[in-house]
Amino acid sequence: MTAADAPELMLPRIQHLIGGAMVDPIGGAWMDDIEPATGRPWALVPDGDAADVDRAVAAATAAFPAWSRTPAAERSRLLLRLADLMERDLESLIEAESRDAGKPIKLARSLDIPRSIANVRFFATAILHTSSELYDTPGRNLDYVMRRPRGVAGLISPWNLPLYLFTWKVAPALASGCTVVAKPSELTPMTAYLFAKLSVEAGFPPGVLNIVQGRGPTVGEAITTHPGISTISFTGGTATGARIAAAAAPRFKKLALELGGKNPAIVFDDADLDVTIPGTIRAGFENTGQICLCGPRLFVQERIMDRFLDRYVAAVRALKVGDPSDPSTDQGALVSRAHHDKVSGYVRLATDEGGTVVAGGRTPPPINDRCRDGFFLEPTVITGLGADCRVNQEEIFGPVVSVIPFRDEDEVIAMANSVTYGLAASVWTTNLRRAHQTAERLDNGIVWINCWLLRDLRVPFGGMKGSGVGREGGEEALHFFTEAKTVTVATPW
Ligand code: TXE
Repeated sequence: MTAADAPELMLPRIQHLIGGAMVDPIGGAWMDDIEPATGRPWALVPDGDAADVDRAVAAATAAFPAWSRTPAAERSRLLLRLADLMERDLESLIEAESRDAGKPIKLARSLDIPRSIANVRFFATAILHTSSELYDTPGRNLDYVMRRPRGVAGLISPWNLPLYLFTWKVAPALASGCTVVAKPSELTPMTAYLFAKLSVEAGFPPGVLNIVQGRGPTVGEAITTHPGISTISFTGGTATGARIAAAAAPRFKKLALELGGKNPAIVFDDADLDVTIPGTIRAGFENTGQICLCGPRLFVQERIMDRFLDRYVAAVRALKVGDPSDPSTDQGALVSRAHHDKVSGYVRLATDEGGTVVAGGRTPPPINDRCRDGFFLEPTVITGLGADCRVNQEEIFGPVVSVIPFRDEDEVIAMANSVTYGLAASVWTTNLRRAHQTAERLDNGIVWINCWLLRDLRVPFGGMKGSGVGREGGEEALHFFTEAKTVTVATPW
């Protein structure tokens, strides 16, 4: 039974965007959209299916020829108008993101929604400044490269940074001239719905952007297997990524996968602790540790371990776990009960594996009456575990940091690279040579030195090994959504 069976609750109903209109699911099925801080439904979301995806692909296919030929300046104008409308509705987007994901309102205000708007503006303007390659061998040949949008792009995004990661895909796809069938996570559908309505108001031609709501195994799988979709961009868990890659491979779809991480934060004994403590606290606990870029393996050089740990643990204990709607809250709720149970299970496993919980580790007492059934967990620090145990190898994706001592650079590089993931690392040192040398030796797609999550949208973004395939960001994203065609002219004169 869902809240759809209890009309007296009068919950708002989220809809799909298909062919320029906001529509209900063809199959008439709805799911609860649960507010993580309360554990109760606050909206109903379509439990869409393959029929909705078919309709969306038909609309996107029909819209593609005209959209792909629309001049970049016009695509840019529409995207910039959409960004302006997002800015107009800033407060409602911030509130919706905070409620839907259980994230502190101050984080939705400082990170999620501003970055979502920046994503749209960035790609809207990037397409006004592209160039193409030309190779000239005088007396023999002249080659030039044309890039054309690939067609209908299928975009699937997760729940941790809902609108931020959704727009990170939608904006470059639309800017490049692709039409889109996109699916946000069924756990956090609200801001994509609000975004859908704003795109209609902005005046995009019908069918250019389609948003189908629903679960992964139904709507997600229908997108990844649909013969009308040639290009898939996915962000989510590594197991789901593997499933999508298997489905896409025999159909020769172009694929970008941004998957999980088990990132190292490496603190050398010459680090400036006034920068490093707040930086590694953010890396460990921002968004309650639910960011694929977080650094839950905190390697600290032995000589400063005691001094570092005292300050670090005090800073963790000072983080306020609270109602996400309270502007002073640092740590909100985890996204779902199932995820809360998964993360708590890893805290128990840490003790079984011989670790010591030196901060947090429990579900806190009720914060207030509204939040008594929310999915909260204290920010947790664990010590005493070797780098190769499960807690230090598997992605936990919650507010749990394991502190591991190291002797020297060789040892920490070996431990840092010992996982199956390779997304992002942070290195904390005042020694310039050590910083660059460590960055070179780490198996990670992104290395931050004396900072974390400091993002320039122009740079390639993505991971190595089990963290994914391909890169997003800047030119990489525009190349991903376009097909290169090389034209060779014989020039024998
Ligand atoms: O993500 P899923 P889950 C990690 C994190 C987390 C784990 C599982 O460790 O605990 O993954 O999270 C859609 N075909 N990350 O299960 O399932 C789904 O509907 C097509 C890391 O919640 O990967 C949603 O829209 N699509 C991560 C999206 O995939 C499918 C962010 C992501 O959900 C599908 C989130 C299918 N068969 C979790 N099954 C990151 N990299 O930032 C599901 N989906």
